[in-house]
Amino acid sequence: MATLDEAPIFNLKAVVQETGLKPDTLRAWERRYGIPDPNRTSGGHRLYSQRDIETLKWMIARQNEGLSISRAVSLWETLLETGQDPLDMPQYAAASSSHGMRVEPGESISEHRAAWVQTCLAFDSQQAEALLAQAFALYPLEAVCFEVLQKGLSEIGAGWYSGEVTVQQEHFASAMATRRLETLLAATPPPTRGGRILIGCAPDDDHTFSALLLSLLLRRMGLDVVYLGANTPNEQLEETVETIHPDLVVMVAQHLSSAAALLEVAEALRGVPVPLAFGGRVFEQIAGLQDHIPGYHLGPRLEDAPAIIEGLLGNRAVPAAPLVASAAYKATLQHFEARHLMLEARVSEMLSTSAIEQAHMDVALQNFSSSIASGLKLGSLDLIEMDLDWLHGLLSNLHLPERFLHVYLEAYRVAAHAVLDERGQILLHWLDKIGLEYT
Ligand code: B12
Repeated sequence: MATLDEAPIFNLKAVVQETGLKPDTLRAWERRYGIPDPNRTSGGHRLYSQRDIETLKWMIARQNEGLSISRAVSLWETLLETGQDPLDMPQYAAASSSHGMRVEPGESISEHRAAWVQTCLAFDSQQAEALLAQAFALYPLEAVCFEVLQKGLSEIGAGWYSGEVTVQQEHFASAMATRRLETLLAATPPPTRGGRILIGCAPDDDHTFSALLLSLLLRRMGLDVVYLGANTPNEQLEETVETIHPDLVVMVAQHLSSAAALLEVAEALRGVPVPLAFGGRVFEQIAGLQDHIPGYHLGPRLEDAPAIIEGLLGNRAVPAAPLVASAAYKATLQHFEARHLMLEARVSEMLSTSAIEQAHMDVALQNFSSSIASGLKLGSLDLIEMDLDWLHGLLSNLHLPERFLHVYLEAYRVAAHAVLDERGQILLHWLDKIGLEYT
């Protein structure tokens, strides 16, 4: 048996603070299931033991794994009947804060986040998982998803951008966060109401976290969500939609080229009468980008997207017509797509004797050409400028040669003038302009 202190010393307020449960819930569990069964002071006030608190946390952890409270209580009782102490069982240990790392009562959720980020940066799976389990036991699920996981990943992303966090640390944390969301998603009960939503990441987008979190939030509202995961291809999308019959398709895009790919998604969905909604960080970063995408923009905050989606299901106003690429832009795109490989080869050749490493060059070439193609598809090369500012910041944070971007843009400009003809005028003018800005 666990040697947890059974002395009745904690009042109701302390238990509320430690477990995150509301006083009404505590009393209801006691009334219905006799768990916990606190002592009383002479004045009739409840007094709980450390073991009572751990028992409550055990119940909360089982709920977070998808059990109803009555099933959690039956599991608890069955284990006790078979002579086992649930609080001593390793398979349940991570969720019970008497084991592993503790955040002291009264510490805020942001302290949980800070601790989770630190344990991830140290690649400490056990501690990081234990902290998450503890956070889920103490706070409402949505609060942990946003305040610990989402903000934690954002902080780690900012660290990567400024060169303080490695790609490996970022992968470790995002893998843990998405794993947790997948488990929670799998444990959601069946839908309780009408409304089916198909959610995926836009083509060329591997950032699954927000799509997963949105799926979880909507499932918890009782909606039926079919989640498709990363990088949803356009091929056979129409057939898939015809099979699934969703009321809404939601695509999430986190960078410019996947946002541009939404144009093709909208095109692929033309034959089916299902509206498209979209969102993602890139729409915050690049002002006005959403005006180029056909469909409903779900706003800048993931927290607000479920309510917006709910509104769309109930009352669907026709979305504003998107800004579309002019014929001249379309012709430039076609010309650029036919010649970009030639152009890139020329840039590589021009810079082969520079200090720029080949690996950096390849990444830069691929990203820049894909941004140009995206800007052309979307009908405005100005959209790329914010992406370039981002690249500029990244380079200086990584202490790459200061003039890298200028040298690179100049080579690209000269190569473009050599490789493209008058059909590329729009792009050539833009490269001349941008070259001057980054001099
Ligand atoms: C984890 C991560 C990855 C992981 C994703 C793992 C996974 N399974 O999800 C991996 C390693 C795959 C990855 C890859 C890349 N990534 Co990345 N990644 C991130 C990171 C750190 C977190 C992303 C995340 O899920 N955040 C959680 C979300 C929910 O938080 P948030 O963005 O702060 O969200 C707020 C708003 O943006 C908004 N919001 C976000 N999503 C949505 C969705 C909807 C519907 C709505 C309405 C609102 C909304 O609401 C939130 C708060 O209210 C971000 C940094 C960051 N700050 O996000 C970079 C980031 C998104 N990645 C970035 C980049 C550049 C890349 C790569 C191109 C890197 C590379 N060179 O390989 C590749 C692209 C791969 C691809 N083809 O998609 C850049 C994008 C910038 C840009 N302009 O392009 C970012 C911003 C990093 C940075 N600071 O520069 N990445």
